[in-house]
Amino acid sequence: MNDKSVVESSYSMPLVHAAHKQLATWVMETAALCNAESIQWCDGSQDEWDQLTAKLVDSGTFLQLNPTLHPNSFLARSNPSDTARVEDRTFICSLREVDAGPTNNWQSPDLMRRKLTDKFKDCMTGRTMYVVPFCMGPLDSPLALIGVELTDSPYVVVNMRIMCHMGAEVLAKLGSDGDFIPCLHSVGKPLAEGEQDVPWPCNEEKYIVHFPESREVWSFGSGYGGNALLGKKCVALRIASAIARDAGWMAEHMLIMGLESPDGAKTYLTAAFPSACGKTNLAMIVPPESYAEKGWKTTLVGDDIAWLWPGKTGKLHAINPETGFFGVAPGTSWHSNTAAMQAMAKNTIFTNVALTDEGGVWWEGHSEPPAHLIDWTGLDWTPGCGRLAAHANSRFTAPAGQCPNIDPMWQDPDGVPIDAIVFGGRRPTTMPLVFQAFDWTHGVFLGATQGSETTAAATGAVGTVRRDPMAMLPFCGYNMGDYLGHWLNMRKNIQRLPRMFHVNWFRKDANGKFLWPGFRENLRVLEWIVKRCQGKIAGHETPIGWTPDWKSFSTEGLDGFTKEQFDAAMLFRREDWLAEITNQNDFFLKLYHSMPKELMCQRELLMARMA
Ligand code: OXD
Ligand code: MN
Repeated sequence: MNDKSVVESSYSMPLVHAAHKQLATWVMETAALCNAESIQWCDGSQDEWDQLTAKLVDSGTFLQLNPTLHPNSFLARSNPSDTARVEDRTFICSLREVDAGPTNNWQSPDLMRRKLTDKFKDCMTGRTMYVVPFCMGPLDSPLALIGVELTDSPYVVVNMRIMCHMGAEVLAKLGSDGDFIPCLHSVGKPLAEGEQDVPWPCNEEKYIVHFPESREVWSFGSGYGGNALLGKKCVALRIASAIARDAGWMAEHMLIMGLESPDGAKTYLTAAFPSACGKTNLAMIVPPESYAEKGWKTTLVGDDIAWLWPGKTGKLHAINPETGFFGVAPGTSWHSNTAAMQAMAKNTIFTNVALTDEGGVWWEGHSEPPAHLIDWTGLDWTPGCGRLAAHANSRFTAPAGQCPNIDPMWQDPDGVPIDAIVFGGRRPTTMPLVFQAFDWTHGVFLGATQGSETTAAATGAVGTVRRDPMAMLPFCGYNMGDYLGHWLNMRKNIQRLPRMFHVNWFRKDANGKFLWPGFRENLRVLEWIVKRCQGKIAGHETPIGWTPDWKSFSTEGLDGFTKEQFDAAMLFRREDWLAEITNQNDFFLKLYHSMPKELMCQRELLMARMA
């Protein structure tokens, strides 16, 4: 320890803090290393939220929104250099490089620890270090994971309070000897004596570092989202995926939703999509009027992450380890996602969106642009000025419990039983609207090879496909090939396997026009999925899987949607699929050393079925 006196905050529970020796020692040693001015143990209370949000308003990090429009809500504007996750600065520091695999950045843990210890030395000078005990998952779930984040960012603390169980209840659960995942975070901007702080402190040099074997996270230099709210991508995906592999469960980048059909039967599904495929919109989908009238209901369990394990029904069960949404704002509107708009009506933190003259928020795709705004950088904005008003990755942090159709079981420690797993991507060509895998192994192959097309040739041929296995490319805490092997192995432990599907809302015609209306109409695809799971309708066998035909797919009430359009959205063309198989080469080569043989075999079987 250095000679700086480490002061505990006023009303916290000194005895409880001292009770967990390992935690207390780590906190004191870290505060000394970072030269924190004081320590504040966070209890997650409303008083603490009020104190921290007031402090953030004082320091200029937060602007309080008009309380009539958005009660208890705030706007933060980040430094323009700190607006997104930094994948090239994200490291998996396993002991052996091969265990991080070819899709992750790797560095030796010893070397990285030395480098980071140097970075963290004195990095909290002039700042308070907050101790944030948090729990991913309902506290009493068999899968719940406790972590403690030490951070010098009050912005992180208030976001964490929305995103997960946090504070005194978690500390109580930890007791005097509970296991926790140590997560150290600093914005990396020490304050010299008398130096005025900036609204968004951060450091040009960033490190988001995971030690999967010792289950630790160290994050330096960024205050934004997944780089800083360490419970989310770092713990609930990267570290959890490594824990899940060892313990026989799965940590997945998936939404979880429920569908109630008119007969009252409830079907839960999970879905994994690469970025920019409308995952949040699907998670919160509201049935179109004709469906609502018939008695269809949708519920939301989670919009981003699912932890899955073989549960007591013999099915896979899923919990959402989070309690909030950290959703992308642009494109979210009363038309595209009414549930999200309701969820963010109050108690919400907006980051990098535009401010209206009435003290409300706006972003591209929200509504008609107002005549004047303050943009996300704090400058005046008028329509046609040539700049985006909100950053493309601007966000809302909102409590999931405020979502109007939150599922009654969303906090059930035993999770919800899963009947279907859905994969997909943004594919202007090749991929039909929906098809079903023949079995689990084929489904894993579909998930492993899913991706989004970045440039599609005008001819309709496959463009450049960025493969994103199970949408886990940036989030898998170990070797991607071993991860796919873990998926295959899980089959042995699940008595009642879910059905697996691939969907594509984004197929286009030769003129670049979408072949499927999307948005709420996607419920029609979900209806087919549900009925397949319930064994109520037959599928049509094709070389790529089971598909719906015009008669078994409901288009009732979908004005003007013809059989020809349906056939075009569902079209299977042998030449496209041969190109698709060839296009998968790079992906298979990249993972060659660890790719499970079963998946290579699936590719050959697909080729054989094409012949
Ligand atoms: C997210 C992401 O922010 O997947 O959820 O990038
Ligand atoms: Mn995500």
